[in-house]
Amino acid sequence: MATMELKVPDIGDFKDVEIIEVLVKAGDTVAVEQSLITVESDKASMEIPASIAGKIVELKIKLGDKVSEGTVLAMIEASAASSTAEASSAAVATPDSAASVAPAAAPTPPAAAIAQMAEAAKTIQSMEGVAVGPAHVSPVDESNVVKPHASPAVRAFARELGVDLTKVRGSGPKQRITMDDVRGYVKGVISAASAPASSGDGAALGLIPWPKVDFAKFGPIEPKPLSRIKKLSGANLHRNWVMIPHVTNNDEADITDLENFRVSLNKESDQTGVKYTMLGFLIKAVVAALKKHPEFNASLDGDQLVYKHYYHIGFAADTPNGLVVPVLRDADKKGLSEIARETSELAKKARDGKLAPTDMQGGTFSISSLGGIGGTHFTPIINAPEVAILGVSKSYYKPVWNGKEFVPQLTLPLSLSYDHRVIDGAAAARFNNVLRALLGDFRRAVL
Ligand code: CAO
Repeated sequence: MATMELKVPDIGDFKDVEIIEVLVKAGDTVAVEQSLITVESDKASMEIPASIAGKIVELKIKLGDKVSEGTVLAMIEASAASSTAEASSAAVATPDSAASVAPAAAPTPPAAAIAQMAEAAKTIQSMEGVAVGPAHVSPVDESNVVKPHASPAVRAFARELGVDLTKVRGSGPKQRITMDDVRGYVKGVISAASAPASSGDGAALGLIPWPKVDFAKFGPIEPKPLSRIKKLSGANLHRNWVMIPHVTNNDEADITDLENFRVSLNKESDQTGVKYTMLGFLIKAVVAALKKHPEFNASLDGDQLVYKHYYHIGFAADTPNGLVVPVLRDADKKGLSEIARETSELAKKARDGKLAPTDMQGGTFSISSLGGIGGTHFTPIINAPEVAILGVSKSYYKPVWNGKEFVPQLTLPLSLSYDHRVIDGAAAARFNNVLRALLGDFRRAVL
């Protein structure tokens, strides 16, 4: 069997073009027309195919080499059935993307190749939603089209696997997508589908992997496993943050009178031991607002919104082992003292790690109060399958103009995060208006 030189054919004006992909290796058996390398100039990229079939004995080039017409790419043992044509005689250059070919600088391949180019361009562009003329390769205004950078072979491979190349991150020169990138993407999607939601390596979202850093290189460290609660709540928070389009509406309520009322109630109830908490008033106010805006007391189920006719209010509790959300059932049927007693019992159970699973189920809306700790506003994460959550920060005095003078107003910051698939911004603003009105004058709660 004769060993022959496989050379770069006539590639028109392309000279000293860089090899950005080597698609074969020594020992491979190649067929006629099979792509050997991809080259790229500053205007376009193209694959150089084999003009004879056979076994590659030795590669004469490597990634990054510059080639021109006549450069020997490989030594090949031609198979018996192979074309007897010389390696350099057939020039078939398939452009990567018609959009990247500048007409003036394009090579002048034979008629068959032109037809092939137009066909390839049509395929690629119809795949990418870019219109082309029927008989020629049109330049496209790339400013409006963000295209993945990949060779036709990689595109064909991606098409075969049903991979959308816009989602694949290229690791090649100029972020070019390689076969390995497509394989890596597919592996990532498969492993993400079977991995727990907490894996968080970013592969499922087409993101670069999480950085692996040897922290010990920079100073002393102490690794500690996450608590069971942190692992569970982290996975839930991660899913909810990623899957729900959150928007947070910030507002403020005047609680000057309410706080005075709460303090006086607590003085009166010194004997009974009941402590009226701001959380209790907030739960009452939230229930009233939920009754006025039932879509906040609902859950998405496919194309349906499931409205609930019960009011089970969850509240975030900070515990030594992490965040938990006990649920106060039937908050609409309970008075303030009962709510205060039950929430403090549930909070104690949470801190002691004694909450039963049923204590944390069935919530229809949640409150996250950081008021006793600090902060001005924050963005609470919705507790799916609920559709909204109220964050409460530390109250503070601000001077408010009453028409004659500035008076001190005890102000409570409210941060209402809502699922924008279910709730519109206007509804969120109205929900906060109801809360503000109630907290500003709690007599409204009996209306
Ligand atoms: N502004 C100012 N002070 C406030 C306040 C507010 N909004 N809310 C409560 N306080 C004060 C109270 O007046 C009380 O002060 P005193 O001890 O002087 O009476 C103190 O903070 C504790 O209040 P409390 O006993 O009423 O408890 P609470 O309602 O603040 O908190 C609970 C109960 C379970 C919500 C709380 O212990 C907790 O765990 N909060 C953290 C929730 C959390 O981590 N959220 C973030 C989740 S991640 O999104």
